[in-house]
Amino acid sequence: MKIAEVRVYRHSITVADGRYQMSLSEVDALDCTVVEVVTDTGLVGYGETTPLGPTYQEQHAAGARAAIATMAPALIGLDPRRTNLVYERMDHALNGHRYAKSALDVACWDLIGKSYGERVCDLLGGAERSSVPSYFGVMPGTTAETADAAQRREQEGYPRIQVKAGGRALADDIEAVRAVAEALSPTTKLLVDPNRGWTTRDTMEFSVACRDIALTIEQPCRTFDEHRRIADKIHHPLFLDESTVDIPTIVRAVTGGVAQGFGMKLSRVGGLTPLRVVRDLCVELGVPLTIDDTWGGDITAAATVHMGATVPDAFYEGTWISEPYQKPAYSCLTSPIRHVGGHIPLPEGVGLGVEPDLPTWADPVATYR
Ligand code: 0XW
Ligand code: MG
Repeated sequence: MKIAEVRVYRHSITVADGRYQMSLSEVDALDCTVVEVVTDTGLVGYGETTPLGPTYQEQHAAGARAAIATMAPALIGLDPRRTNLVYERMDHALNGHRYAKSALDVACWDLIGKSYGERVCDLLGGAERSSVPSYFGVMPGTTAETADAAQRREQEGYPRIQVKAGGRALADDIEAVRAVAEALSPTTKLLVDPNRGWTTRDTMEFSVACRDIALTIEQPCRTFDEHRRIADKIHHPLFLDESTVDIPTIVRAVTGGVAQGFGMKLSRVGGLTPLRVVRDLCVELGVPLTIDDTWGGDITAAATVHMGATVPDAFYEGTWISEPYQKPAYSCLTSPIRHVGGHIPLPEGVGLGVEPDLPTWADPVATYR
């Protein structure tokens, strides 16, 4: 089987409630790029990359399409099942830009599944479950709104609640988090995620003020180094998210005692091929991780749910997908990937188990052959 053509599609994803807010940025629409990798056998595979705006991470939607334009010609004629070779070719054509490589890599995994008649999760080591636990990120609001929203999601069945923080007075964050902790059952996992919006001092003050609460702080500061400086000065476990851009950083975070776990994203590390290594490293090193992506439609959701299904219970913090926050991204012939009681059932069928309804999509914005 050989790659004969790469087609690139563009979609706009609208945020359902008008805007998605984090400490340093907010978005109301997301620019989504889907790749269709066509082989000489007639089998096609799909991958996607949807940055969360231009400032959440070093990701840029138009940059993804420019990066694919640079890499796609180098993939023509390659067997998509040789994912390491495909990755080498991508790295040889373009340094970095993992979020663009992620889309092409995921499409190759979809093709492997379709060609062998297997689900992607089984090719990645085997599914431990048929439905993955999810978590909900509650956006900043008044104290009462935040506690209420968190409790509602817990009642829906979400086993883990992430409260967004930062971008306002620290006292407001502390008050809201205390109210959420009071509203939730002690068996629900609680995380506070300022998305790089706190200083090291804010983080230390927050941790002192909430010392009596069992919670985890996720990526409070901007850089890896800031977290390194405060890791042993706070009273809560620290997860890194945005800073963990590659495997050496992840290893350094664990072995240097900086992070006790990760909010991990498919497109940040560059697709299922590197994410498989990250998953295995985390298990070997004994640290938990989520398996998420930034945003996206069913293709991204399927890729994260397939990988999530393979993570052993003790290390799995769940999978976040953007479906509850957005209007449907693009139409598919297969059943949409949706939450059921705070969990996400795995799609059925081989490969990713997602079949786009292509006749309803606009024409490709680019084709490489
Ligand atoms: C809540 N998330 C998983 C969704 C957005 O991609 C941001 C992210 C996070 O934890 O930072
Ligand atoms: Mg995060």
